[in-house]
Order: sequence, then structure tokens, then C-alpha cells
Amino acid sequence: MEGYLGRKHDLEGPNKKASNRSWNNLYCVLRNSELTFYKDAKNLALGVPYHGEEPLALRHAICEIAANYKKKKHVFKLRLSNGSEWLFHGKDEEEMLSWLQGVSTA
Ligand code: I3P
Repeated sequence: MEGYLGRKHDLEGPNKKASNRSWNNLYCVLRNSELTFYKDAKNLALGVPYHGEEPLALRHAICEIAANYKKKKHVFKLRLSNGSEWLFHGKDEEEMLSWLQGVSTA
């Protein structure tokens, strides 16, 4: 699946806050147990990931609704096996839940 989500990097590793903590609206692509980010669909077509970032490997990742995050609605949290954590913001409940399910089963 693919589409736009807001993304915020929360932790870089266990108990280590991410340095860039701002929200970005990114074109997200979920394929082959990896999540890759692009500035937009055109950059996906060109094969140019956002800021040259490596895809996130979803093996052994944990994904759940970000119940503690109160500043936005429709946010889920992704914790990777390396301890890094990301927040993702869907435009509505339905979009958030479909990504949550997709990422959880990846
Ligand atoms: C961050 C930006 C984020 C904010 C984060 C700030 O500043 O305002 O929106 O997260 O707060 O550090 P900047 O863009 O200058 O890097 P929230 O929207 O969740 O508050 P945080 O460091 O408390 O996470």
C-alpha cells in the first residue's frame, strides 16, 4: 500500500530522543516488509527516497495506536527492533487503521 502520512521521528534508539522531531507529510510505500518514504509520488516513480533515507525494516516491529500522544488524532506508533520509534498521522480514523493493519501484518 502507499499514500501520504504525517511522520515524526520520536526515538532514535532506546531512550534516545530523535534530533529532528518535526512532522513531515511524506509519501509512504509499504512493500516486502519495508516502509520507504518519498517526498511525493513523482519521487517514488523516479526511485528517489526522501533525504536518501534507507527503508525501515518492519520485521519484529511493533505497531499500535499512539494513545499517549494527545496533540493530534489518528496517530499510530511504530517501534522497530533497533529501538527507534516513529509516529504516523493519518487524515482520518479509517486511513490510520488501514495503515496500522498493513504495517502490523507486514
Ligand atoms: C519540533 C516541532 C514538532 C514538535 C517537537 C518540536 O520542533 O515543533 O512539531 O512535536 O516537539 O521539537 P522543530 O520543528 O523546530 O524541530 P509535537 O508536534 O509533537 O509537539 P517535541 O520535541 O516535544 O517532540
